[in-house]
Amino acid sequence: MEFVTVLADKQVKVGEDFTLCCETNTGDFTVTWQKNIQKLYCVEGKHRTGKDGKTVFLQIKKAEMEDEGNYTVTIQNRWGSASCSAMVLVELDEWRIVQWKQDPMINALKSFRICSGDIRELRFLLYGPVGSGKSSIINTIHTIFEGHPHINCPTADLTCMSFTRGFKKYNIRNLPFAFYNLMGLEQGQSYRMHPDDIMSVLKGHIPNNYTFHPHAPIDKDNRHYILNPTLNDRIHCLVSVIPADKISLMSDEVIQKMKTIRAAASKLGIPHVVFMTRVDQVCIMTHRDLTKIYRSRRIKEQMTTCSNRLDVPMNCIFPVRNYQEEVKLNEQLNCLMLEAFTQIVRLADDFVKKSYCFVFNLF
Ligand SMILES: Nc1nc2c(ncn2[C@@H]2O[C@H](COP(=O)(O)OP(=O)(O)OP(=O)(O)O)[C@@H](O)[C@H]2O)c(=O)[nH]1
Ligand SMILES: [Mg+2]
Repeated sequence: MEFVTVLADKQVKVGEDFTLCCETNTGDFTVTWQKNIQKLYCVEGKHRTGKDGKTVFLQIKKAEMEDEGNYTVTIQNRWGSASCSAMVLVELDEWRIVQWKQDPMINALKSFRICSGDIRELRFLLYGPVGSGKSSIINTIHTIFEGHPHINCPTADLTCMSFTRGFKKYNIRNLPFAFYNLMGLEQGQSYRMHPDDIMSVLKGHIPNNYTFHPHAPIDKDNRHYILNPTLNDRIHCLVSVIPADKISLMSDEVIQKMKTIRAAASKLGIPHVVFMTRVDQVCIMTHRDLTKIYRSRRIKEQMTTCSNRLDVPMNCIFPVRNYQEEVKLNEQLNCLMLEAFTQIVRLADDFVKKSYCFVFNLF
């Protein structure tokens, strides 16, 4: 016995009724259904399974988040058995609206002026576990503004050693934005960068191209130490970078290191957000169509895990996708990143405004 047509993957909206069906070459068989490798328990009024001649079907009423999964049907008779499977994805009601047109956002950022004339550039510090996509974020933002694929910041294979070394500034074209990229946080006692150095970075004591010494944090006696940093030397927004596909696997130790850095930034009044990268690796619906990102149950789950583990509100978490080996630009990918980038620009600008008013007693 065999299938003439197999179950087809489905993408349904919350509240929709849908049917999975397939056709066999015989009418003499018994049927069992499984969901995610477990026997499907039919709920009255919700599921209806049946057989109509050579056709087998499963009807599900009013799709809910819980109905998402992999469904398998097995047919059996005394001559043998056969199975086939299909993936059902449930689209939630959109819970965050994205502007899927890049030009207005690009133009707004290109004509952006920092609120205080004395500040040359807004400075963002990216930090997070090894291989979380920090360098890729810088390359993606470069690519968007250059209008063609751009690799300025070397990226890594997924090994456990951070590829990024030292403290290096990346300017975004001729715009007033600069990224600093810290080497990835690793598990274990051995820091490749002393925690005190992170505090010095935030306060603006560390110059561009400085090489960290894990056992000797920079201090006043070091000739590279910026003794009296101005607002121009400081970090204006902290961005934690978390890979969506590894949030649950991150050790408590790395999470604790991240919380410590965030607490230090918060003490200095520096705003903080999370960029959740590699969204295409956790959700097939998002992988196929990025505009579905805020309809995806998987993305919402990962954002919730991220919010709980790092103790940050959901509205500070921005799922993004980076360019990897694509040669063609993708407007949807750009828009998602531009939304997140616009947010950090606003937050950094507010921070600069507040700090400037504070220094000059303008409140
Ligand atoms: N699929 C996918 N892969 C990504 C994404 N962002 C980054 N990557 C890949 O993840 C790997 C690590 O990215 P990097 O940007 O080097 O990460 P990093 O945080 O700079 O790493 P270190 O500097 O070593 O700490 C690379 O192979 C990237 O191509 C994404 O959004 N989706
Ligand atoms: Mg890197």
